[in-house]
Amino acid sequence: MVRKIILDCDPGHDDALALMLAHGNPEIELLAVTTVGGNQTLFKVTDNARRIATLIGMHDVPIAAGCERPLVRTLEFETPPYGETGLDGVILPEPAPLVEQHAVDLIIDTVMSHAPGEVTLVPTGPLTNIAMAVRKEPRIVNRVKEVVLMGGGYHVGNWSAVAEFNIKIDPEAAHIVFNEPWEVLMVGLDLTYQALATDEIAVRIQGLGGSIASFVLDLFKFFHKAYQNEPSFEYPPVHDPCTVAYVIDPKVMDTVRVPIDVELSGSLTTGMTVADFRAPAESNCHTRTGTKLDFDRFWDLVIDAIDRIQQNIKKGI
Ligand SMILES: [Ca+2]
Repeated sequence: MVRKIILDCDPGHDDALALMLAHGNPEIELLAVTTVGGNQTLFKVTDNARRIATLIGMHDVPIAAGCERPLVRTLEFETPPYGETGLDGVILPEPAPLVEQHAVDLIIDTVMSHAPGEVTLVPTGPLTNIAMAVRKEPRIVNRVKEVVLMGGGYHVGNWSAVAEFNIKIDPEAAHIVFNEPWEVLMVGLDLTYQALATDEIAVRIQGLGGSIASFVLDLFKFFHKAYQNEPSFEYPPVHDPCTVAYVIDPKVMDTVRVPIDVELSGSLTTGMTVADFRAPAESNCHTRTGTKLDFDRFWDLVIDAIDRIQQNIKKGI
């Protein structure tokens, strides 16, 4: 069964891996790639997405730029999480074409032109575009199969003590997305901190040979540098591809149904995804969180996708 997805991203090193997994896995049909200001400015993340598209031979997927800033807040950070380019440490080819349509409209048109339950939204950046799309065309709520998002967490944060970057950057947008009555799977830090780029995985990727494998190893080097001052991590985690992996094979992670809401007014806790585990979730609860990753299953999918992309480029597909 082919799974149709829209990847809404802000590349970003781990967004690059998510794009590769979506493009390289034969069970995913990537309907559109949309970009949102997040890890870096909209221009930079869009440019990165377009260059990754060229690199991996993704010629027939529309790429559209979306919102350049959060709904209410401003997009600013002292140190951009992925460096000045948003994708520091790698060399990329010329950018693939961009469609003129705004990402929010492309999301709406794509969802509305498919049958209900056919399209899964996979956001791996701030949720601004998704929130705008749902406000502009509320009927997408009943048409989307599920929103599988990277963001949040139920124990720890990385952009504050309790908030994760994607949610903290645009908490109002996240609040909208978590409160619409569609299925939402939160692939948060508790889950993605298990997706570690270990030496053993790097050796397996190196074993593939080829330019895409070597690009991924450059991403790994950046991850290592980014996490070198975090003593709790022996190896760096890769966040975003966990979402795509779940869409391909739900067995890649355990999930728990639990009410989740987003804190908007806390002086210390703005952007926290508050998951209420006190009692079994009501039957109408529409939110879940990922809890445990099947490490081997996850990396097998990623490595297989890298291999397929390289084979397809060789064959000129
Ligand atoms: Ca991202």
